[in-house]
Amino acid sequence: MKLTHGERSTARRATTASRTVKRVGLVAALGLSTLLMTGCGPREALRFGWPTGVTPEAKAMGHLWTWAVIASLIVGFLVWMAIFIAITFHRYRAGEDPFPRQTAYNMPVELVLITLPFLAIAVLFYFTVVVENKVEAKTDDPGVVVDVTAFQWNWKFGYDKVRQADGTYKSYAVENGNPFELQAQRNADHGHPLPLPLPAGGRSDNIRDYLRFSSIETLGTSTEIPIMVLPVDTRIEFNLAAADVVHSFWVPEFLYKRDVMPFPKQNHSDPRFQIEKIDRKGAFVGRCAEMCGTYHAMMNFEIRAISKEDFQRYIALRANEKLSNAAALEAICQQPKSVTTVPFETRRRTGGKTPKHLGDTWQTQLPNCTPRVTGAS
Ligand SMILES: [Cu+2]
Repeated sequence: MKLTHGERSTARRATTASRTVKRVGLVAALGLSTLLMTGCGPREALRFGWPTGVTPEAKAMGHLWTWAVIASLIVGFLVWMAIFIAITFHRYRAGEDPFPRQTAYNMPVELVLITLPFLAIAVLFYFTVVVENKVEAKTDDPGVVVDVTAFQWNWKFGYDKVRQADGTYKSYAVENGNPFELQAQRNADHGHPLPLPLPAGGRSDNIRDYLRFSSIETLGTSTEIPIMVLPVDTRIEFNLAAADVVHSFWVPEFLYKRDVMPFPKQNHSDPRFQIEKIDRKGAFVGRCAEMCGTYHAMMNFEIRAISKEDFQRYIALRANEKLSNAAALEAICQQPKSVTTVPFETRRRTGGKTPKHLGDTWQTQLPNCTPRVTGAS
């Protein structure tokens, strides 16, 4: 059959289009099978890589993320389709005008192209503010108020006040604590001032009145990870303060971190934040997320979420029997030590004592030593 020029061109266009549709179908099938073969459930897939959180705030952020990605995918799909239509159906063909029809200064088109992106931004902004307000919300009746004191390079946790089983609050706050008693003691012992720089730039500790102290405190050391014990299903307030430089309180499972500032008032920062609840029991690692010096990376802690009843027992044990954190945890049948991270021995000492001479770093072979033969007793 003899085709005229016009017929041949239409036929070619139809073949190209159907070939492209086949390719798109193949890509879609590949994508779907990848999703299925990697064992991703629909919920997992819809999280789009967002980690699972243990607080309602973290879940709200997760939903915002999911919908933002879906909205972006819709916009992306429209853009990809526009590109696809342009490159498939509007190709240059021999004999046609090489310069396509121009639509500049087309008022309706330009208005639509300006309004749509602004509308998308406005919708995203609205939902971001809604979620942000939820995350930053604070009430006057949190079940537990904990003081978090960050210092180079560990943490101190104290219980400011705790709501008892009968609904009343019990305060464990201690007024007029002095964070630098140890330094003051050393100063007196030697009878002369310590060389500068002193902690916090050598400022008087009188002005560090923002630091909080409690009769129930857990102090992190180079041999013990500080564990902050908290009840599940309870609103918790964190009151952050740094004794020296800027740190950051970060619990990955809260999907939230907040800078821990020294002198929060002078630094115009709100040191308090709340979480609505921790929705499951367990241990969650916490870290310092602000580069704060040499051992910044070792400033780890643990959040231990336990039942409300166990928490009341734990607080009573610590308040009445003056048990240490580990002993109180053990007494309520909890792992006394951190299960999420290990302490970092900053003094690199062994057996609790620092030997005067650790050994020759150039000659590590022991003198007068006979190597033991494998199998010999
Ligand atoms: Cu730090």
